[in-house]
Amino acid sequence: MASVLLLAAFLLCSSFPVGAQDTRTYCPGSCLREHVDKGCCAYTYVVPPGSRTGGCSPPVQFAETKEETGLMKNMDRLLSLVETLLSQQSNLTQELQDEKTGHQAQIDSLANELSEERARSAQLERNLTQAWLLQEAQLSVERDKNRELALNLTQALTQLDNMTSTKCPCERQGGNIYPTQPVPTASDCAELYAAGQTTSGVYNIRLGSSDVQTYCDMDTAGGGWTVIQRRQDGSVPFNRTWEEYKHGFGNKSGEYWLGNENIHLLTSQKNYTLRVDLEDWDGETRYATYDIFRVSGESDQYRLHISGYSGDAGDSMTGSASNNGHRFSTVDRDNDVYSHASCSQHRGQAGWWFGHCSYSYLNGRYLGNCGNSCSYRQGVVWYHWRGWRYSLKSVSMKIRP
Ligand SMILES: *[C@@H]1O[C@H](CO)[C@@H](O)[C@H](O)[C@H]1NC(C)=O
Ligand SMILES: *[C@@H]1O[C@H](CO)[C@@H](O)[C@H](O)[C@H]1NC(C)=O
Ligand SMILES: *[C@@H]1O[C@H](CO)[C@@H](O)[C@H](O)[C@H]1NC(C)=O
Ligand SMILES: *[C@@H]1O[C@H](CO)[C@@H](O)[C@H](O)[C@H]1NC(C)=O
Ligand SMILES: *[C@@H]1O[C@H](CO)[C@@H](O)[C@H](O)[C@H]1NC(C)=O
Ligand SMILES: *[C@@H]1O[C@H](CO)[C@@H](O)[C@H](O)[C@H]1NC(C)=O
Ligand SMILES: *[C@@H]1O[C@H](CO)[C@@H](O)[C@H](O)[C@H]1NC(C)=O
Ligand SMILES: [Ca+2]
Repeated sequence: MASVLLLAAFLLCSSFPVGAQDTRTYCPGSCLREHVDKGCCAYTYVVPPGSRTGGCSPPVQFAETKEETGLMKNMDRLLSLVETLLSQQSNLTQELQDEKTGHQAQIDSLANELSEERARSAQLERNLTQAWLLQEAQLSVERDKNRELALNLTQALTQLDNMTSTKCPCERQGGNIYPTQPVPTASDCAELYAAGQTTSGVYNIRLGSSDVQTYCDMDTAGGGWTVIQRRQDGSVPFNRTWEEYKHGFGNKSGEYWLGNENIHLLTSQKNYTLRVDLEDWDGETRYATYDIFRVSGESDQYRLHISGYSGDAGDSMTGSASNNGHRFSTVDRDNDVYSHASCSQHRGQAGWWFGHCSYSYLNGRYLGNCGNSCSYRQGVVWYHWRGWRYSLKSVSMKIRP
């Protein structure tokens, strides 16, 4: 309250200059000199006790004059103004307080939101990770499916190949129309088999720099056999020249000779086993396998390297009169060691690895079902099973690493 009064006094002093009409008498002790000097008069003054009787009389006319009443009114206004100001200040303080509280609430709510946001993004990250893992799994399944589909597709193509190569009416002798597998990188039927081609049929294999067609036996004894020779109906004559045996002849879906050059290339890339399958006219079958089978190049007259017999047909290739180590002979080229004549010319005009002639004539003449009375050593002969005078119904020679 004291500060309010002082403030009021100050405001009064600065707003009411003392003019000529100010004729009041001031007690020297109560009027502040410096205020008077500045042209204003202090509103407050102190009446010392007992001074009423002294030389300084109280300004009895003080409250009576109009001027004094105006001052009092001004004073009231001022007080009211001050109160208003104070109230405003208080309101302001309250507002500030409220605002602060509001801010705090806002901050709290923001912090809440932030932590919720964090939780959400953590959840999102977990969800994304989960989704990614799920996609990976699905992708892997897709891949497996695609692989299976590719396998199915090649199998279907093989079947299609079989159908078209055996039934296509447009196929003619020498026409060479054989749809083959789009897998040109395999070097033999065993690789094709390993790549999922498990259906027997005609395939392309890569020998040196060229593709060669061959029949693949994917069924016998585990499959993967590259067939180098086949007889089954006598539709293809085997009394052929050196050049024909060199390059091969016949029908890959039926009877054929793969060719000495191809056989040489084949057996030069890996170690091969030879399997000979035989069938007589009673439908009985026998087989012979040789662990080692290799054919030299033409500079060595396609010499044969063969050993390691097993099977149930009997050994007509490496026993007595063995074919091992002998060069190839044809009706027009005598490379045998029989000095009196040409084994090929005398024994069915076959191309074969004759030494002192032979116990096997798988390329002999196809004599058909003449029982045990076929021309002596002229037919398709495997001596150790059916003897010299029996010409077999079907034979095939196939190799596998
Ligand atoms: C202060 O606040 C009170 C209540 O909110 C209100 O009645 C009053 O008029 C305010 N005073 C001023 C000067 O704003
Ligand atoms: C996470 O996944 C669950 C259900 O899988 C779903 O309810 C939630 O909304 C997902 N959260 C985000 C952030 O995607
Ligand atoms: C592949 O063939 C098998 C049997 O024919 C079949 O069950 C499977 O669904 C085929 N897969 C695809 C991918 O087509
Ligand atoms: C060709 O298909 C026939 C039946 O359609 C089947 O008997 C024969 O074994 C098949 N041959 C090959 C090589 O797949
Ligand atoms: C193959 O035999 C046939 C019939 O006996 C004959 O006409 C042909 O000249 C022979 N070919 C060779 C190369 O001896
Ligand atoms: C090839 O041999 C198969 C099976 O013996 C036969 O069906 C086909 O007609 C032959 N093709 C040719 C061109 O001789
Ligand atoms: C073939 O076999 C012989 C031994 O008989 C071996 O020394 C050689 O490494 C084999 N070659 C291949 C290509 O496996
Ligand atoms: Ca000779």
